[in-house]
Amino acid sequence: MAAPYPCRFAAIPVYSMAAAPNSWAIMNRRSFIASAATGAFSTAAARGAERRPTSTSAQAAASAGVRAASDAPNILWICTDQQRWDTIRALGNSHIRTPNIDRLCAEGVAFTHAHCQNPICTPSRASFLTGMYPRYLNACTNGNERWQNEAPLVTKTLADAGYDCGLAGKFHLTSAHGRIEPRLDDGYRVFHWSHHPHDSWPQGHDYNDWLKARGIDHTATKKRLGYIPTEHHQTTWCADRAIDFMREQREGPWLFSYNCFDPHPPLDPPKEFLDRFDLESLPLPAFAESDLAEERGLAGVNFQSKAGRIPEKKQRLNLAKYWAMIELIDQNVGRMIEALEATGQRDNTVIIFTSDHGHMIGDHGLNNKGCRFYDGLVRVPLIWSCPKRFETNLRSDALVELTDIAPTLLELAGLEVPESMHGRSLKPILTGAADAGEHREFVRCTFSETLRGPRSFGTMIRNRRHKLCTYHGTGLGQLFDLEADPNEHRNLWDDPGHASIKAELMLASFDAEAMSADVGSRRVGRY
Ligand SMILES: [Ca+2]
Repeated sequence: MAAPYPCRFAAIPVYSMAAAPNSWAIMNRRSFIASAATGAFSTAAARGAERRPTSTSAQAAASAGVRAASDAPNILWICTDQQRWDTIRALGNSHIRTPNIDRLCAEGVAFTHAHCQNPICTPSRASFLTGMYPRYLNACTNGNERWQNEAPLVTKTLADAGYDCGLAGKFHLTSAHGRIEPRLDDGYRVFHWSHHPHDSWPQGHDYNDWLKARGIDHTATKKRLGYIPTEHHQTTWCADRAIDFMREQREGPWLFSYNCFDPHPPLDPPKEFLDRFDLESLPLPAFAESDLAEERGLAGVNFQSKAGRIPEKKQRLNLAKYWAMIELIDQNVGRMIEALEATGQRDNTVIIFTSDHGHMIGDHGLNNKGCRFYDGLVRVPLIWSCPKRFETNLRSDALVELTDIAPTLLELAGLEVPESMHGRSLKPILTGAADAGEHREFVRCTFSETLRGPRSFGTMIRNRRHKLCTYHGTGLGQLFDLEADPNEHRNLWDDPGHASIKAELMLASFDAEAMSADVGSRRVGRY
């Protein structure tokens, strides 16, 4: 088993690349065999489930007055929007050019099996900013009226501990539709808000206000050219704001959230980036004829597109546009790394590269996102780089969640991780103190009436080999053997030969859901 689930865009097997240390494949094969040999997933599930005995409200109290450690690093947290996992050259996509993100992989730890906790913006972002699952935050939908303050944001906790925090781009913990998104107690001192680049607000949209101050009309430019030129693009503007922020004189550590809107549709990269692609040479999506029947069965379950055969020419153009947007992001990652180096801050800055969820872009005949849990939607990039502190050139195929980011940040800052967080710090893997192939027995993702359209509720649980997706209230579900069928074309939900693993995963999911509960305030007495 040279590569458990290689990127299908790889010209060569991902894990045979020189970047992967020799011990890696051996270690992970051993771990995999050991875990498979036990065959006791239901008991493992109980170990993996979370026990959360204290209230989230305890977090704020616990962190009051606590300062970050004197050696707490700066944090540049790059979070793109809707970028699926298989979009980075160093991690196996031989069609895309991402030299700067590749450099982060070479100078850091790349998690190849990172999963978001909801395939849609608001619940995913709410989850990774708190280290908790969306269903425990009362933050499950896009377009929600308000943030219910179920848990402090990690940026707020870090700000309270002495971090100077800034943001450029999207935030999206509450609705931005028809209004400027209300500020929360989020800890950011600098807040360059731009939910998306389009001119949707008369004022208060910082990116558009910046364009207007330079005499540029976003809508007219898009209409005339079909795209926004690189120098005026929101992806570039967000990096400009990050660079300005990191150049400020200050005492103490800082955190900057670089939250560009791309590669989210509409697929409108600057022409110079699209022109780099030879369309004829591009691969086609993961599609099998059986997908159409499968998706007909799921037609009543919420999704932003209806499955169908997408013409090959259109498909390749969509892919080129999507990847071109990522190449522009990569260019700006390079600009931010250079700025860190120029200001002497690279050694003391942790760079995170991730995204809030993926994008179907033709897989299974689907486009965009919704209540499904295919890898294209739920697996995202997650790279951590800080060569003076972390391992370099390390690929970890451990199952990890985006909930794991917040506790990692707290631990790196020398702060206590509250028991109410569902995430588990990745620091032991980052620093080489733990087996890079082991972190979680399983990962979880949910969908809870998240988008407009049919009310749908779904739950995914995935262990190293199998993925179970339940579409609640419909009797429908999916079970995939990711080792035998990495592109998820054969649904084994009704296969009698897989009834046992289906039952084990159901129980694991049930256990995990129950044992993640917030049981209320701290116990102060026996009764
Ligand atoms: Ca999003």
